[in-house]
Amino acid sequence: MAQEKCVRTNCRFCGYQCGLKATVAGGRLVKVEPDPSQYPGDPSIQRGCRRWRVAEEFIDHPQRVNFPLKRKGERGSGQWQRLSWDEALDEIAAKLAQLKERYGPEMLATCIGGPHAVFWPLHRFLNLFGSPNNVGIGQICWNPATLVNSLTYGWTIESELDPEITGAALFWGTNPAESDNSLLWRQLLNFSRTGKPLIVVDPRRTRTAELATLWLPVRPGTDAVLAMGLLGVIVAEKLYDEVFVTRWCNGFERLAELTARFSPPYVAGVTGVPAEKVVEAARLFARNSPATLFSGRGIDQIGPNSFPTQRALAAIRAITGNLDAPGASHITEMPDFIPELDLELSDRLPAETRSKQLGKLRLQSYAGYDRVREDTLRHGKRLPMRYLTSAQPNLVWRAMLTGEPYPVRSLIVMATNPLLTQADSRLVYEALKSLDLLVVLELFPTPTAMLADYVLPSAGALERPLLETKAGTSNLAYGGEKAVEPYYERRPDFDFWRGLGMRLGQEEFWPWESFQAALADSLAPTGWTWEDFCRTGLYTLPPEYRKYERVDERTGLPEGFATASGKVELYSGVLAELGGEPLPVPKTPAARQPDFPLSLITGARVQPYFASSFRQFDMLRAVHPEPQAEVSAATADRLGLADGSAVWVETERGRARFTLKVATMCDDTVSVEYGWWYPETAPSEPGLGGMWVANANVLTNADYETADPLVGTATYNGLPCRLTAAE
Ligand SMILES: Nc1nc2c(c(=O)[nH]1)N[C@H]1C(S)=C(S)[C@@H](COP(=O)(O)OP(=O)(O)OC[C@H]3O[C@@H](n4cnc5c(=O)[nH]c(N)nc54)[C@H](O)[C@@H]3O)O[C@H]1N2
Ligand SMILES: Nc1nc2c(c(=O)[nH]1)N[C@H]1C(S)=C(S)[C@@H](COP(=O)(O)OP(=O)(O)OC[C@H]3O[C@@H](n4cnc5c(=O)[nH]c(N)nc54)[C@H](O)[C@@H]3O)O[C@H]1N2
Ligand code: SF4
Ligand SMILES: [Mo]
Repeated sequence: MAQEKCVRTNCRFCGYQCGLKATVAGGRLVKVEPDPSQYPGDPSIQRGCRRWRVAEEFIDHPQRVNFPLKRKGERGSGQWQRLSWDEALDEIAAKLAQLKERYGPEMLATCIGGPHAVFWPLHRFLNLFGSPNNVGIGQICWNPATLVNSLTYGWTIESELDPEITGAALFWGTNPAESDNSLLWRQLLNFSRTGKPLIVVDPRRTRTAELATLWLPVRPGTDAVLAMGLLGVIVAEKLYDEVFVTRWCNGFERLAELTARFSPPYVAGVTGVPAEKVVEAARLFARNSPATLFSGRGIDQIGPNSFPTQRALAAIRAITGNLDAPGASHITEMPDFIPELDLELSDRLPAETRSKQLGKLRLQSYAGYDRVREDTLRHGKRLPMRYLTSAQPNLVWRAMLTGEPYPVRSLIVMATNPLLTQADSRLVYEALKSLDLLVVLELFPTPTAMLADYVLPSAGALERPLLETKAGTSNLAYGGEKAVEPYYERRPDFDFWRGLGMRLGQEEFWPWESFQAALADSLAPTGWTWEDFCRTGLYTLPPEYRKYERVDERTGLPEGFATASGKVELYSGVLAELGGEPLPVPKTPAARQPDFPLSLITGARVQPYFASSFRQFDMLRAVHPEPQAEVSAATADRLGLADGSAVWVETERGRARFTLKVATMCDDTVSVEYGWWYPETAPSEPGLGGMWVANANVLTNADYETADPLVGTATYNGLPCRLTAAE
């Protein structure tokens, strides 16, 4: 028997990367156990999580992609032939060179998703190749808050929740009970036991809302009005921090004047939240400093109202004195290690190429990025560029189909399953089918991979080292060692990008022979070796607070904020300059349509899944076997639909089938899960792993014309829909 050894490694089945102890024998994983001596350090966290428990099955699951594959026969026919990595890379490089010659480098797009992997090698390759067309999910995840906070405060922030210090907590459009179930959820449980005010804004009475002392059941998509209502109470009742506002806020009077329009009765009429609850929420938050505010996808997915909502929340935090204050939030620092921006090599992309980015968005564009950076540079801070300048996905799909404004002929997909997770699955499907070259780097044969010309086997959790850096927006890196060498012919995604780069004239930019060597190099400025880092799996410094008051030795003046005015920009001249609203002005939501009288939420998270992942595991499917559509009892009654019955959910774009679940939530609202497909069904056309059955994104769209003109945010929550019995 091979000798067993114990390796300290990490889980990566969600963004956390909790510490694991792996038992390894003869290069094979035998067993994993939680390792609470590593981040996040609390044994109760992993006790509550189911996903790490499938690690042993995950690493050698019968469906894993183990060898490079090339399509045989028709696209989507499910027939593949094996080839070597070198053959695959040679063929892909040759095809890319040929397409580039014919159409120009912008004919290549890439597609990435959530925080599953390290993405800078992809960006580096694409920048050097010369295409601005990366498709991300940022416009509905991360970018709205990152851009708002950078514009308003001069940089991004971390919200804090410390049961001992925090006086009140406001959770807005986020449900850590399902989406986190880890460190933050633990902190929230502990906080709720103190009996201090906990306010939750969510159309559904989630398990997070169950803990709340005050639940505000807001109608989907009306949050900007609600947030302005809270600001109105805080202003009218003078509950704000006058010293901070006077010294450190720009445009308070103009904001105050605007809030007068949002009286509690008016807000109640628009949002469905009773007027007295609007008042109570504002008082609880403002009178119990330090008060913390967390926001989530609930408000990052409400189209043109996401941005003003985030702006109003940023104002609430600031004027109540809860910015850069212990127990509330802190403005993060540039990393001591090499930031993602420099690893991406984004600054090398020529102006002419930048101008070809699809989507002339005002902020999520090179021009918008440059304008924000002009100010953050006052504190030497530079945001990562690629994700914040991603192309508007809808325009990329359309360019594939129409050749307008220029042809996009090939796509490389890494660590995402766009047929399930990008809006408008039908459009994405048509677009992918039309390509000359589709390459997918994957662990599993997803519906997206089923349509590929080449599928490359990626090394996943436990098979590759990890270094998560929040895209270089804070001085925090966590991760650690792989447990085993990749099984079969799997390789870290880094090897793919390097391999392609080496074949396409990028030799001098890929000096590292391995992923780990590249990661180690990026840590070098900290003075830590890779081994130093792996000892704790964490590099960070304790946060400092009220940094705006720190005196700059050169000028003898306080540092202030890295914004145009040096203050918190309640009124943003920069936004006005970019053609946006300088104040948080709510947009009128799309009118209800007679044929689609209900309001749809797509994608509220459920344990134990993560987006479209983990449907392959019987142990997890047993916990949550069916995709559900939730409605209130009154709505179910009115429609004559019974709990547990099959229903069609329909929008102007398509329909999908779910099991009805009666839940406590706003009336006339439907909430469906997202990411559902059936890996046990045939991995080929026409079913493509059951992706057309209960796919929430058959219902959504991200049409450029109706998306937010600043960030490109589409409406995933608050969509007009109808609900009918399915036979
Ligand atoms: N309707 C609706 N749509 C949504 C959302 C919603 O709320 N509603 N949420 C959106 C949000 S916020 C996000 S972030 C996205 C998430 O969407 P995606 O990022 O597409 O997430 P997954 O569906 O989990 O797909 C990740 C894929 O990456 C593979 N993978 C995991 N690790 C690696 C790796 O190291 N390398 C490679 N090459 N592959 C790997 C997994 O096998 C899996 O198939 O969905 C978005 N789409
Ligand atoms: N289990 C699991 N965990 C995950 C993921 C997963 O797919 N599965 N995805 C990960 C990713 S990529 C992300 S970005 C995070 C997201 O994490 P969260 O932001 O916490 O996302 P959700 O859990 O979907 O919570 C969003 C909440 O917003 C509510 N909501 C819907 N519409 C509205 C609205 O109009 N206004 C308000 N105020 N609320 C609304 C929904 O009812 C839902 O409860 O989760 C991560 N964690
Ligand atoms: S919370 Fe669970 S899934 Fe996420 S990293 Fe930790 S153990 Fe893995
Ligand atoms: Mo996300």
